[in-house]
Amino acid sequence: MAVYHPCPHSYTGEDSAEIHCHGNPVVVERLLNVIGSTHLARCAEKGEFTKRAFLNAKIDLLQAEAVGALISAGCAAGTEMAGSILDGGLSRDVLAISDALTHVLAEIEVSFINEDMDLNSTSVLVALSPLIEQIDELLKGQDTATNLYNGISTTIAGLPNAGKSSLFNAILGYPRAIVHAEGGTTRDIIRERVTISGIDFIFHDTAGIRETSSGPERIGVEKTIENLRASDIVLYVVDARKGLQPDENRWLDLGKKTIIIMNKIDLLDSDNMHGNTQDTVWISAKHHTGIDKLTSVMTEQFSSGLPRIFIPRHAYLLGKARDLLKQASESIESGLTVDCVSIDLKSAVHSLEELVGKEADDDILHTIFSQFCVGK
Ligand SMILES: Nc1nc2c(ncn2[C@@H]2O[C@H](COP(=O)(O)OP(=O)(O)OP(=O)(O)O)[C@@H](O)[C@H]2O)c(=O)[nH]1
Ligand SMILES: [Mg+2]
Repeated sequence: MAVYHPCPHSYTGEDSAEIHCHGNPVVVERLLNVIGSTHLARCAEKGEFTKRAFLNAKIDLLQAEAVGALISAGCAAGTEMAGSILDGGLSRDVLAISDALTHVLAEIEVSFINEDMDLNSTSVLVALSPLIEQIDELLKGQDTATNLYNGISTTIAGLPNAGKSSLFNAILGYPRAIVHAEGGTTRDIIRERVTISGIDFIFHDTAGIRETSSGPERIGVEKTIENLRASDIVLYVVDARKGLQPDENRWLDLGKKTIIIMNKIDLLDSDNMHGNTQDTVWISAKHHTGIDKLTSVMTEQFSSGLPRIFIPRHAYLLGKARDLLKQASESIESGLTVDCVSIDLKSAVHSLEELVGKEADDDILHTIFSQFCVGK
């Protein structure tokens, strides 16, 4: 079946056609050979369709990169973050800031020519301040942006038999990992992705940490420690009857954030129970008690929602524009005349235009589109 997409309503903005056939690679190859034998066609380069869409002004550069991010997203939050750029909202906000700055620059320039027009520095400061705030708002949540796009790496660790695999299974809702009364059950790291309140967590069930371990168990412990160091969140499981042992403290600060999980509360007298906090949650993995509380403490770490900026080029250019505006404001405050700061303002406009692709050179375009795969 061939579908004709007439310009300008196609993805690229050009006349195009899509051929649909069975996905058997042998069939696809034969079809490509037939098309190639006409000598009227060649294979597309990486990202060529999206690059053409950009060059034909169907989308801007921010949106083109969002297409790439959408295709590569491995989790629900990632697709939502990419989708929110693709709908053009970020481009509109960036262009509004750039337009407002261009307006300020125009006023400064008119005041050079027209000596009667005395532009006072306070009015420039008043104009710049909300623009800096808007950029700060766009840049919010930078520290967790990449992690949210890729999924939050969450490691379940603790001494052997603490109930790590039981907790892993309770969160997943099915018996994925082997649970056994004997310590040293889990050796290989078991990994599963779970979406909780729109945020993707990649849970790792690990081997119990035991100093005296040897052989395969020792290798398991080494892997656990390596995993802890790369974690955004560590759920450190403790048998609540024994409490946290002093020599366990050294495992607590390896990841970015550790939540202590006091497990097996069904075996405690209620007198021994303490309240839940942001750092300690009391549960019974076996009886699925307290799991909701734990997941809400985990999602609260990301309560400011999904960040809008998660692609490094966007963060860099917006940060650069923000710093230039801040520098311009400080220069005015320290007594420099407004004409002296217009160069900073121009550079800030340039960064914003580079962001949406109004000012992108071939090298940048090549770098961006070469990260796409063929056919996109
Ligand atoms: N009563 C009670 N028993 C639990 C609870 N959580 C785990 N257990 C029991 O504790 C034992 C060890 O549980 P696992 O989940 O295998 O512990 P683990 O930390 O993964 O152990 P290793 O993989 O060997 O390090 C099993 O017998 C579980 O049934 C709980 O909340 N209450
Ligand atoms: Mg286990």
